[in-house]
Amino acid sequence: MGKNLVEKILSRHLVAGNLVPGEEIGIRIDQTLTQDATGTMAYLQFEAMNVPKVKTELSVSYVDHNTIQIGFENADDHLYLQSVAQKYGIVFSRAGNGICHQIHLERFGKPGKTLIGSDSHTPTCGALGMIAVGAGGLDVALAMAGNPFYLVCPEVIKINLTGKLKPWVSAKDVILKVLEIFTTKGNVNKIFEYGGKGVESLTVPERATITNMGAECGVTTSIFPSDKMTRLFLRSQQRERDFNELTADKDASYAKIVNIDLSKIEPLTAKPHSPDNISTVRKMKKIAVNQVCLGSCTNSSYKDLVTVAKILKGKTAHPHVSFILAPGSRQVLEELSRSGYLADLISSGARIMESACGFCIGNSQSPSSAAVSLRTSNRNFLGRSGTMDANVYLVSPETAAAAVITGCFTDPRDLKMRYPKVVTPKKFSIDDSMIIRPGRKKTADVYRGPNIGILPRSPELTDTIHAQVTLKVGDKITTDHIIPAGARMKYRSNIPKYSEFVFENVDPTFAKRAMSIRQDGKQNIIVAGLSYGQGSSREHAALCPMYLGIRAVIAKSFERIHAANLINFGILPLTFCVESDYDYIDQEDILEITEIKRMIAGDGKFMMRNKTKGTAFYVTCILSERQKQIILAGGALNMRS
Ligand code: MIC
Ligand code: SF4
Repeated sequence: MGKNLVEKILSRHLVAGNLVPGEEIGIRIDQTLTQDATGTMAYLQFEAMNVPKVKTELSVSYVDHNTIQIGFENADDHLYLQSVAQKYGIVFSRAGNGICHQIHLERFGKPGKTLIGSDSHTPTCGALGMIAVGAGGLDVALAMAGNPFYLVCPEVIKINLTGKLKPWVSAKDVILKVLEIFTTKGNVNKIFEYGGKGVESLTVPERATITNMGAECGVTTSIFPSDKMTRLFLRSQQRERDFNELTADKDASYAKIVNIDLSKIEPLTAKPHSPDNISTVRKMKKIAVNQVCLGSCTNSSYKDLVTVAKILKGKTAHPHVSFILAPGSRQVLEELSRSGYLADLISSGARIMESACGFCIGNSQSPSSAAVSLRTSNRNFLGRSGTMDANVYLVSPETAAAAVITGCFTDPRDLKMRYPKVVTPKKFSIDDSMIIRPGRKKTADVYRGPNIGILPRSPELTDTIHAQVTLKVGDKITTDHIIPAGARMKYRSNIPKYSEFVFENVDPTFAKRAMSIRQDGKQNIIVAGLSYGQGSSREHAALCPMYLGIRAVIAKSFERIHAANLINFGILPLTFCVESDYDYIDQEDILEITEIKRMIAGDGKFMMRNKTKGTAFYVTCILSERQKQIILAGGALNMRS
């Protein structure tokens, strides 16, 4: 029996377990990436491991999230990261160089390699035929220290592409179609492997838009074969030497095959407030648009931005539309500038932002009250833009450009112009001068400004949890709900301060209530619905609740990265055995479980008593042997000291 692409790469990197879907496996990690917002914690954890140098083939530390620098905090964090990189043999990409995923794709990704990154959109590099997975900072730190990365061996779903995209339809519409089919729930421990004739017409940047937003479906990663297109891309980046062909065997098998005909896809949008709330653009026609944001790590390729420049040439943004452009990398921005397209964009009224996450994470360009904002980024969760009542729609660059001109939702096919033809340079001019490679010399000490807090340790596991339900929430709670980014993100390196904002946008009283319960020596529990912990990889969504005394989360289901983060910080992720038991718990009920250690070591099934209501129900905590040891130790860091 032949192998699919995923099996080929995983089997070459397997160091623990068997490649049987559902079983835990350990894989060797070739490359890691971090970004500044998750990186400071990851490196504090790495430092605590006392390893003199990183043990990976390549580890890169990017600065792209917190670049607004109001106050000293961000700048201090950047200096910490730069000095840590020098000391431990890590490549450092300076602020201004661009967004981690796009730079990693352009400058570092290699077909057939494994990559983990402390950012949920790490799968972007799956466009190059890598196994690229998002993880919590602690897991990335462990990989840098030479440990395997553990994951549930995923089921591989083949997405079989046929046909070709029609003019005015692009990669964003493909991934929105995938989101319509698979939604943001129920895809944990699965990988999307793209194949079929249709793949041949998609360039690497187009593939990257698709793999990037596979994260929104909650899959472990997404991957494309490494083929002619991959070679062309690597050649354009002047690193054809990194190319090797990698395709699935003809007789490979898959858990499921889903067919998508590219020629049937229409311009699509994800409506507020979830990336799977899909509609055709045509149906949205009359809605007035207040803001259009182009760029982010999802749609910032040269082709994307030049297409928009050509559509807008000679026109000015509609008077009611604020038009924002944040190019994903300095390389693309420089190329736009050299080729003159930047001038066209500027003259059409584009407000040019730094090559950084910016608007996407809500730390700049928040829209006006109740605004309609069209964005080419990947997430439209409630409040993520920084404006609680804004309505954010995810769209392709073509649809974004159409709205810039008309001031309302417009199917770009209705613009009555020819679809612009864009020729991507065969060779980009390569300038890696904003990438600092670690020197051989012994370097000065690590810089620690006042924003770098101490690393909180999780408390030991108690044998009984007797806790108040401090918060009951519904389905699809994202890590943006749990711990907001945006204006609060500058406290990422200071857990006591950042913890003040846990669940700020869901229940502003939560953090104070939980803290006072903890200070009374008592414990807290959170009760949640389906797909708890969607979205970002930020381990702060576990670390800060841990700091507030949360000892367990009971949910109908968990998303992969967040469940791993909870375990890493000693919080029990408990799943309802019968989902409807959720309905019989109220906020402020007192819940109790006993003999936790014996149950964890056993089959992980617990009886939970609701002391307030005098009832009982069952929950499970299915853990691998390795995870049991972590939970029993009260968290991964406790195991290493
Ligand atoms: C995001 O897109 O939500 C982020 C900000 O990039 C996060 C990482 C973070 O919270 O620092 C992610 O995707 O993991
Ligand atoms: Fe940055 Fe947005 Fe990409 Fe996250 S999704 S890495 S915030 S651009």
